[in-house]
Amino acid sequence: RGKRLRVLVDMDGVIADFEGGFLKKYRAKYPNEPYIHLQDRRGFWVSTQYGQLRSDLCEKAMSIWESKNFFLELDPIPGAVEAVKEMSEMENTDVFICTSPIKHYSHCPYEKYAWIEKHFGHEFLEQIILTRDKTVVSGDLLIDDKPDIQGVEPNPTWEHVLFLACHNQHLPPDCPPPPPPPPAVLGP
Ligand code: BVP
Repeated sequence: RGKRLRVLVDMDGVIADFEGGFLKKYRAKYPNEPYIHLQDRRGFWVSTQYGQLRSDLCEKAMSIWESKNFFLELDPIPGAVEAVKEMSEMENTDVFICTSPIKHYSHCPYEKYAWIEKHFGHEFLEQIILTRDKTVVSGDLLIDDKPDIQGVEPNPTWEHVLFLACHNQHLPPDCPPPPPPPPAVLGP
């Protein structure tokens, strides 16, 4: 009757290769437009960095992930599907896929379900949490490549584990808080 560990695992950038899938389809659709190598990605939002490169590229970037089959055809991040399956088979551990769909909802929510079914099987559909606000979801750990996860709940129950990605690997590490100062010692 001990407490179980609840792990929330993000989808894009953690188990599904959003950045790689984006770049491949962007270059195929816009072969004469400039693009950003994965090693030069900075900041979570692809659209923001493309918009800084040239303002009209923001919309061109968005057209890629708003297209049918974009989310469905994303490759798994190497080793991620196996790791999540293994974690979900650990004793006293519940694993949920916690992912934010884009607001252009024609394809994305359906394709996220289809992707999980394809790579994890029908039974794993029970583990999907689609939400635009992860702070209201309770869990012990949230494994996510987005550095700043915010929402209406200022004190989420989970601890955020930052998953390494091309866009966040240059950020300064999030250091633990320093120990409290020693108590003042009164002089003679
Ligand atoms: O559905 C994904 C892709 C999308 O935002 C969602 C992020 O979900 P989590 O990984 O936080 O669960 N997305 C959208 C944009 C631009 C929109 Br305008 C982007 O640049 N990057 C991105 O991942």
